[in-house]
Amino acid sequence: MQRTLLIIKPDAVEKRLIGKIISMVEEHFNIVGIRMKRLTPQEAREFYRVHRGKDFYEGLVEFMSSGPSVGVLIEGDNVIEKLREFIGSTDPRKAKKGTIRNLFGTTVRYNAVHASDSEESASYEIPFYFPSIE
Ligand code: 3AN
Repeated sequence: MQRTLLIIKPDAVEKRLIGKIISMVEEHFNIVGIRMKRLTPQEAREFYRVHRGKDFYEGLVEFMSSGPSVGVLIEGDNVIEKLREFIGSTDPRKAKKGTIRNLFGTTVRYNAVHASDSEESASYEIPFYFPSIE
């Protein structure tokens, strides 16, 4: 059994896509937590620390802290890989048809959602939205 974190990013929240995205995810995955919050710039910085120093890092931090986002906690067998497949490639233009990023993302930065890419990332990322889950 695995847990993973989906984030509905500020671009998708602004476009009022929370319901559509959650509904698609819920059809295929077991949702065990939902929380809306605005990351502080400091939290966004820490969340994306692996990208520190890259040319898109500052813009990414600014975007992720620009408005509310929604953390969705998902549980199930092999859900990390399954959810990554379900959301599609980082670049919405390359994402497979029917994936969340293909349907709702616009650019590499404004790609609607994030999903943890490994067990290690999931354990690091989940507490940003669900600090009291052990
Ligand atoms: P993923 O979110 O698919 O795991 P990563 O880890 O390569 O992709 O990138 C993390 C986030 O950084 C992406 N979701 C995207 O918002 C942003 N990002 C990655 N590459 C770029 C880029 N070239 N320009 C702008 N933003 C980027």
